[in-house]
Amino acid sequence: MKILLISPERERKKEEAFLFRLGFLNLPYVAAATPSDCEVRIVDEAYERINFDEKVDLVGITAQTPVAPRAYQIAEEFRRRGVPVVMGGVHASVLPEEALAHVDAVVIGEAEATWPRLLEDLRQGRLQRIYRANGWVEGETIIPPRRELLNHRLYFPLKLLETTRGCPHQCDFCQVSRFFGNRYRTRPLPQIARELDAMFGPGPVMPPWARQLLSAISKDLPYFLKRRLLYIIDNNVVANKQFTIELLSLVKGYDLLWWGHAPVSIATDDRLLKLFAASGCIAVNIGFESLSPSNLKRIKKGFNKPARYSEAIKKIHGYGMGIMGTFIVGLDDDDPGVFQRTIDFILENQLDWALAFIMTPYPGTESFERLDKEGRILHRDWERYDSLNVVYQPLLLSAEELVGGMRRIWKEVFSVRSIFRRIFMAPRIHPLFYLPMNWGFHRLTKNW
Ligand code: B12
Ligand code: SF4
Repeated sequence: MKILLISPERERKKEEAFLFRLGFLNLPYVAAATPSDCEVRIVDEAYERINFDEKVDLVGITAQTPVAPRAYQIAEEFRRRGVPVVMGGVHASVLPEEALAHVDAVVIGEAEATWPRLLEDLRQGRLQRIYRANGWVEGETIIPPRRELLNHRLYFPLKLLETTRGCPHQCDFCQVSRFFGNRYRTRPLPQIARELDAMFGPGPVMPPWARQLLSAISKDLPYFLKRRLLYIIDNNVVANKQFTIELLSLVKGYDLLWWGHAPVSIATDDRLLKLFAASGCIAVNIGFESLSPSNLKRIKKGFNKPARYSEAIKKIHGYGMGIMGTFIVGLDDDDPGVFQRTIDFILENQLDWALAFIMTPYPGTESFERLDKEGRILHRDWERYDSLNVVYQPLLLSAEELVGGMRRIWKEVFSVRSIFRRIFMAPRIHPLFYLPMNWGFHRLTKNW
């Protein structure tokens, strides 16, 4: 059987497309769960053309909410040519009935649990409309993703790895705990080690003399030249401390640079911070979300304590690690002053990179249900559910103020002056990593 897996893309400006060249693991995971007698190809529409006349037996499409309308168009093109289409991923999982108006079958939840059964049904000519995962896939049963099916020349020279699934928290705007569950599942370390082996081989990076020479220019240069950069995509790398400690010790052995997501509370644990730094962590991605405690409480992220943010940032910087911070604007407590307060916070604390997104109640989240009940959902134009547009009625701001204010934050954070102050002045953390990242956003916001 010939299967074509597609990651759809909306029309994007060239500067925007640059920012998402991270690659992805979802379709490589689906490919890994496919029986070996099937031939699988992956197309990333962001950078590759879809050939609708390709002779295939099945098309599988993934979609996050903003690309769902495009996914439906693609599905219809293939179905017109008599090719059955299956959709999976977050959006179809929360709105299967909507998706079924455009595709033959929907996979709800993790592919590992249902995809082989679906393929068998297709072979037997009894494809069902809905395939629902029964519970969560255990860490041990996750088959390593088939990364070799991606065209690596299309992406930044970094590798993606997933070591856990789920998150113990239940923030009301986030789809993770509903989709992946709040039971935190860890993958077996020997399996992770095999993936790291395949991606990086064992260390060391290069002969000591060459390393010394290059390190004189920048201590990160050898890692960039040897492409030893890893993004751990887990939602929360520290939810099971014992596992994290073992994972860090494993990663350390590969002599690479990595970054991943953790809650701000990581700063209270010096032992963990020390291990993070020793394992090659160059950035902790932290969802600060808001500087207002009442906002945080309302979105069920009251465990974030804004009064301790600055101290936490200093602590993490003190271990030589940078911080990628994300914020949400447009929450119920946010008045027109929120934009300047966020800018001041980011600049004063020298966050190494930071973005503020417009509060977006994605379908299937608790926040969507709450705002819908309150009659505040403005539309269901999924393409604009991308955290850059206003999709619900804020309380203390107009939609125009919100878009304008969010853009002002980006423009100020990525102005030349701000980049210089945040990246090149003390504590001066990994400038080789943060400068290109900040510069990409500078170029994007210059066109706004
Ligand atoms: C890495 C990441 C990214 C990366 C890569 C995205 C990608 N395509 O994977 C980048 C940076 C590009 C990104 C961008 C965005 N992201 Co993002 N991202 C993530 C993150 C942290 C991990 C994704 C991942 O790989 N998960 C692990 C894999 C295994 O899970 P999965 O993708 O769901 O795939 C499994 C199943 O869904 C299923 N499946 C998926 N596709 C298919 C297809 C078929 C045919 C089948 C059978 C099964 C199947 O099988 C897979 C294996 O079990 C998730 C959070 C999370 N934990 O998922 C957020 C998440 C997916 N992102 C989210 C959002 C909001 C965005 C943005 C809109 C944010 C923004 N403003 O820029 C953009 C949208 C980009 C776009 N396409 O337009 C939301 C999704 C909300 C929604 N309803 O769509 C999530 C859930 C985070 C959250 N807090 O809610 N993201
Ligand atoms: S801590 Fe992060 S991943 Fe977990 S539910 Fe909250 S926002 Fe989502």
